[in-house]
Amino acid sequence: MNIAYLSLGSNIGERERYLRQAIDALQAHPEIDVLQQSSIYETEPVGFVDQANFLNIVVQIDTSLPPIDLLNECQAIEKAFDRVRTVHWGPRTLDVDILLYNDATIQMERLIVPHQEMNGRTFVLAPLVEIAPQLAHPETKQLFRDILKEATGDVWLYDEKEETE
Ligand code: A4P
Ligand code: MG
Repeated sequence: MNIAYLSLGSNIGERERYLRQAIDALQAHPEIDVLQQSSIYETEPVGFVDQANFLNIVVQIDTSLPPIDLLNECQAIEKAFDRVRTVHWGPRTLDVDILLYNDATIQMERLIVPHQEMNGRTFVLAPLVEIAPQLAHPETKQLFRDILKEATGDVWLYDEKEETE
């Protein structure tokens, strides 16, 4: 039993469908159980800003996979969506990041947990706090709902009827 939180984002094409199919792919894995998923948020791009809005979601999973195997699975799902990896922080069909894995602190070349950028990002923290309002940062012990107050980037709840593709 390991509780992990994943952040999913998409800003090219049928964004909502990519997110839903990615969650289905996670759930289909024999060693991953999706316990909770946040609402879908429409979010303004952070970093490389000259691109389309993202849809973002956070899911809580239970998994028997060790962290690096979970990362491999996240990357396999990204690949299956034929993600176009052109610009760093740029457009992508699907991005799946590991935010938290139990209370672990991981500093590997391929995997840093807690996710390095998560504290400043409303598009990560708003959906995270929605499904885990009492959760605290494993190192600083600060509640994510308090960290969220200092984060930047506009986000709003996505109305599922908007997607027309
Ligand atoms: N990596 C290290 N730690 C992790 C982790 N905790 N989870 C390594 C996942 N991967 C991790 O990531 C580059 C490398 O990070 C991977 O090879 C992995 O071994 P990537 O996904 O291949 O490349 P990237 O996504 O272009 O870069 P990066 O730095 O991961 O960007 P982010 O942090 O994922 O940010 N704005 C909005 N509104 N919504 C978004 O979803 N996403 C980004 C991407 C930027 N702006 C955004 C959004
Ligand atoms: Mg990434």
